Amino acid sequence: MKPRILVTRRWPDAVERLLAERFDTTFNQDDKALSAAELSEALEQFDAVLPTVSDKLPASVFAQTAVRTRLLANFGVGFSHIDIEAARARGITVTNTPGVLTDCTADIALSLLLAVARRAGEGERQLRAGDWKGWCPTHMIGAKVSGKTIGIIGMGRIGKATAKRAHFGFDMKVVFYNRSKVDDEAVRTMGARQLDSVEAVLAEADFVSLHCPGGAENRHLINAARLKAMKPGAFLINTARGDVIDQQALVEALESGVIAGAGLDVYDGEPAVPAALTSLDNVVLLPHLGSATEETRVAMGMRAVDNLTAFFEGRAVPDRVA
Ligand code: 8YV
Repeated sequence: MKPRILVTRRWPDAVERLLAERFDTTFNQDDKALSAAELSEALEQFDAVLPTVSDKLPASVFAQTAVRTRLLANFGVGFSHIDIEAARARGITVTNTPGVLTDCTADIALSLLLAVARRAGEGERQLRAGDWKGWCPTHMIGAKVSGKTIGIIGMGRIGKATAKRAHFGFDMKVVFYNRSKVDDEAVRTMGARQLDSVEAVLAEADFVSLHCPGGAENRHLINAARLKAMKPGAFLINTARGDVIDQQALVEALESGVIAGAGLDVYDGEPAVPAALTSLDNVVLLPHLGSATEETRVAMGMRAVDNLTAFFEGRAVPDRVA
C-alpha cells in the first residue's frame, strides 16, 4: 500500500503530479493555511505531512496520544515553525530543502538592499500617484551602494551567496559574524573578514543583512540596543525570519532616524504587518518572496519528494534536520 501523505498547501503542478503518482496523496485544494487542530488531526491520519512556513507546529500540536506520522518533509529551508524536540520525542523524522533556494533568496536580499538605498519603492509610489514633478538635482537622493561595507549575520549558504553578489557585483567590502569559524575558499576569495561579535559587525557595516535561523536561539537578536549600535545612515536587510528582529524597536529606530532604512521580506507574526511599518517611507516591504521563482519552487518540491521517497524506501533521507 502506498504511504498516505498530506500536502498542506498547493505546490507547483509538476511536483503535485509526481507526488500523486508515488503516494496516496491528499492535497489542500483551497490552499488555506491549516489550523492547529487540523494539523494535529493530520498527524493522526497521515504517514507523512508536508508542511511549510505557514503551518505552525508547536509542541501542543504533537500532544495527542496516537501519532501515525513518521515524517515531516518541510517545503523550505527554515524550519523554526516546527518544534523539533517535540517531533523527535514522537519519533518523527523532519527534513527540509536546503541549497535550492540559496541563489533566489540572495537575489531578494540584494533587491531589498538596492531598493531601500536608492529609494526605489518610494520613487515608484510617487510616480504612480502622479506626484513626480520632473527631474531636478535634489530629487529623492539616496545612498550609494557600490564600494560600501556589507555586514552579514549568519555566514551559511545564503549569507555567502549574498556577500558574493555584494562583493563581486558592487565592489563591497564584506565583514561577517558567524557562531562557528568560517574559513573556506568562498570567504577567502571575497576577502571577507569574520568578526568576533554581532556588535563588531554593526560598528563597521553600512548594510547589515540577516541570514541566521529564526526561532528561540535568535529571537530579537537585533534589538533596540543593537539598532543603536549600527552606524548612523546604515540600512538593515532581513530575508531570514521576522522574529530575529524586535519589530517594535525597528519601527522606533526607523521613525527616529537611528538607522536610515530597512528592507524586509519576513515579519514577526506574518502575514500581519503592522501599520507602523507600512506607513513608513524608509522601509521596503516584500511579502516573503525569497524563494518565489518558478525554478526554485519546483526544485524545493522535488527536494521534498526525494526526502519522502528515500524515507519510504528505507534509505537515509538526504536532508534530515531531526
Ligand atoms: C520559503 C523560506 O519559500 O525556505 C525558507 O525558509 O524562507 C522561504 O523562502 C518559505 O519559507 C516556504 O517554506
